[in-house]
Amino acid sequence: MAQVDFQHREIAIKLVYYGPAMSGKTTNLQQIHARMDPRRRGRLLTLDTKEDRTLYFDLLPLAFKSASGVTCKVKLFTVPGQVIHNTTRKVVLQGCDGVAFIADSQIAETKNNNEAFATLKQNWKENRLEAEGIPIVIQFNKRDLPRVRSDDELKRIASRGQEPVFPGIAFKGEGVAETFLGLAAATWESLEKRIGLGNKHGIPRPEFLQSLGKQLGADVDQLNLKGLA
Ligand SMILES: Nc1nc2c(ncn2[C@@H]2O[C@H](COP(=O)(O)OP(=O)(O)O)[C@@H](O)[C@H]2O)c(=O)[nH]1
Ligand SMILES: [Mg+2]
Repeated sequence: MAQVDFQHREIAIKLVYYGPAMSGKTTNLQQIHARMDPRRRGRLLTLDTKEDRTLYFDLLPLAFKSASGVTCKVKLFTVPGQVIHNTTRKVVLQGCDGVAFIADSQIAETKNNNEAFATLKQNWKENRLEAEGIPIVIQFNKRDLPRVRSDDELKRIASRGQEPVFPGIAFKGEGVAETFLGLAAATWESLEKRIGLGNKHGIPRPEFLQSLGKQLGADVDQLNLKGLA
């Protein structure tokens, strides 16, 4: 649940990048970090092993001050993908306000994606995120590789499920801003219902999205934040 600090006029929102090992979660955060102004951006904290697999998690903080004077902090986390780290995943998911599920588009990874999605749904229920109406968006990453699921299949997945679906080539930065800002848009809607982010806390939707987009050098009005449909 977004943390509201009335005394310091501050709101902290937590977004989590979830998915199987090696799907590109850390890469998404690296690309966001790379697009931010080096003079103003926060540190990207990565705690990983030598095999370039996340052991604990990554953390990237973003922040902006709204015209209403409220400071809005958005913290991006990744979870470790390997099956054995479910306890860590549960802890990282606690109190989160939105999730980007990063799937690997390769056909050979379908089972790993499905297993990771099943654990997300399970952890989702246990952490009461489902009951809270916390949004999920999906990125199908690694669209550059051969033997990936087709564009038509992604469209079918998008039309069947409730979650917006974004194609991505994360290591080239493609789809990274759309996924992040699509998640931000869905999270704003959910936080408006839960705590009145715009109405009560003075962070209206356009300002929220434009402020975050600006940090990535992206113009939200030019981006498709709804994904494939
Ligand atoms: N071919 C390809 N490789 C990618 C893409 N995105 C990330 N990778 C690579 O996939 C590997 C795992 O990425 P990483 O972000 O560490 O995965 P994580 O375990 O989900 O955090 C790295 O070698 C990345 O460079 C992509 O879009 N296409
Ligand atoms: Mg990682």
